[in-house]
Amino acid sequence: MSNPLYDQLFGKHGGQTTPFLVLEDGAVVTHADFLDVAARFAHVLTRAEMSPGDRLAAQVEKSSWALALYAACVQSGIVFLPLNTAYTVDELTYFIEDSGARTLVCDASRKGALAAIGDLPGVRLETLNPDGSGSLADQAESMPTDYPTIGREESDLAALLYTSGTTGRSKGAMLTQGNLLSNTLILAESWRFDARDVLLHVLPIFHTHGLFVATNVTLVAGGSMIFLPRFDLDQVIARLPDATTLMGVPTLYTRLLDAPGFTADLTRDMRLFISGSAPLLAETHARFEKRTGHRILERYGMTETNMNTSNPYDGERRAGTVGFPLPGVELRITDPATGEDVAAGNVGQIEVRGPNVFKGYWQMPEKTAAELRPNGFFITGDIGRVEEDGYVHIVGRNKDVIISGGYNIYPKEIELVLDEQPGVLESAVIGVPHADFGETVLGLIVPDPDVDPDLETIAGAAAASLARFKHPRKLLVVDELPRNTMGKVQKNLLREKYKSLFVPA
Ligand code: MCA
Ligand code: AMP
Repeated sequence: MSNPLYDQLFGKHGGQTTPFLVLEDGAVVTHADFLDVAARFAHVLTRAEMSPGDRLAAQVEKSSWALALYAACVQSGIVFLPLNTAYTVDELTYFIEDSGARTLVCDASRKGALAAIGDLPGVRLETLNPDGSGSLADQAESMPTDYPTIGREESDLAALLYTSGTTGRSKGAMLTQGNLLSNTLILAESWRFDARDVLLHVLPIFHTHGLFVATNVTLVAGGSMIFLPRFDLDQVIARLPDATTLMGVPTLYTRLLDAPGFTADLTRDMRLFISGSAPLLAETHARFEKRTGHRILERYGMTETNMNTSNPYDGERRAGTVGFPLPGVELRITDPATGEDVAAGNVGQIEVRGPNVFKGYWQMPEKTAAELRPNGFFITGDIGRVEEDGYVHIVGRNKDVIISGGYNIYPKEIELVLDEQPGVLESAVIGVPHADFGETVLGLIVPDPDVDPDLETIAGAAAASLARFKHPRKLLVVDELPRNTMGKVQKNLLREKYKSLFVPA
């Protein structure tokens, strides 16, 4: 039995001694070396009695080793569950308990903090550091470099990725081998990736963008990546001349444009700049073209669906739009109240269907039923319209989410923490425009009558339980929250009122 994802991503180029990763210090990892490490890791996991379908959670720094762990999971049929390195112990505990993960791999420096998770019944704690050391690597050292790849069906789960929810509880999006593979193949073809491509990889590898879009597309094409631990302006400027493609969130592009050292000369050998995860302002698109001569290709995706639409490689890359549905993806615009198609050109909610669309939320059938229709269309929660000539515009969101620097933040999760603090009657969390992150988090607090809330203590409580990127940039005390006749907080009014807090009006 074959393993379609492994065979296509890793199998084809596995024996090659050509570079796969060029690391920060210039060291090169070939395709063959990379797969040797993956096979050793797969042996360790199998000997630890992990079986196909079991979940492995990883909260590890970005490194070639971390990526090999992903490959090991694909090869051994284990479901890979990558976690943001910023998540706190509270957040992590939920993911491990909810997913029933049998193994958590973390950085050695986190082992003490995560000991309580390691004590949960049936959970093993292993360590993997960015230099390749740790308990996983220690066990891998004596393992063989070939591993009998476990057969998988396209409908089998390959990954579980948690996305936050409007109710505050994160949901595990179940992604199958077929979801990942179909999207990878379509993207590689649409964006003309081949073995000569060198992708400058500066995104985290715990999300769809950095892991599945950037990495899978490079792998299937047999290309290579300059694999940097994070986005660092100076390093990007230094490495761009050696690359052919870059994938980034809009913050990356605005930061590049704000750097005087970012010149057209550096981009001479680049063939493609891609943006996604958050809206790219038409102004950024225009500035980028003016500075470099390159037109950024914007695409649109979600954790639950991988990529849905893309601007064309050939043809007009239209600023302010996310292009056309990818081949095999159907996109419709519906009336949120009735679920019926709106008239052509009108605004409505975006729904998508195709082989890219996930299988549902892990052990949450009612949430799955609310968003994934029986006919296969997934209700994205994004609001958009389709132009006469087919270009898709995203004009807003029907879901209460803030996108900050490409990370999705659900206000409810923060409100639940704020509401618990002494002296807080209620709270509202909104996203407001921010020059660097696109949007940032603002917390509004209504105090208990006659109480002067201690904002520092409240901020401290949020910091203890929530990842740094979710912390409100500012907390403000207000007398009351505006409500409609149904009693619902009118966040649109709040967003309007505070829209100039971090950017000039
Ligand atoms: C860092 N901080 C942030 C963010 N990143 N706060 C809010 N939002 C953020 N995105 C915090 C830091 O902890 C730090 O806190 C302070 O803000 C300033 O950090 P700075 O050094 O400026 O940030 P950075 O480390 O340079 O990171 C910014 C970044 C990074 C490069 C934009 O956030 C990033 O790599 N974003 C990409 C996210 C991504 O890959 N999203 C794809 C999701 P302090 O000052 O206290 O230390 S997948 C997806 O959305 C779908 C599927 C799709 O379509 O792709
Ligand atoms: P996530 O839940 O982290 O997978 O983020 C998915 C969301 O990011 C989508 O539902 C959109 O709201 C947003 N998104 C992704 N790409 C784009 C884009 N090119 N333009 C606007 N929003 C985007």
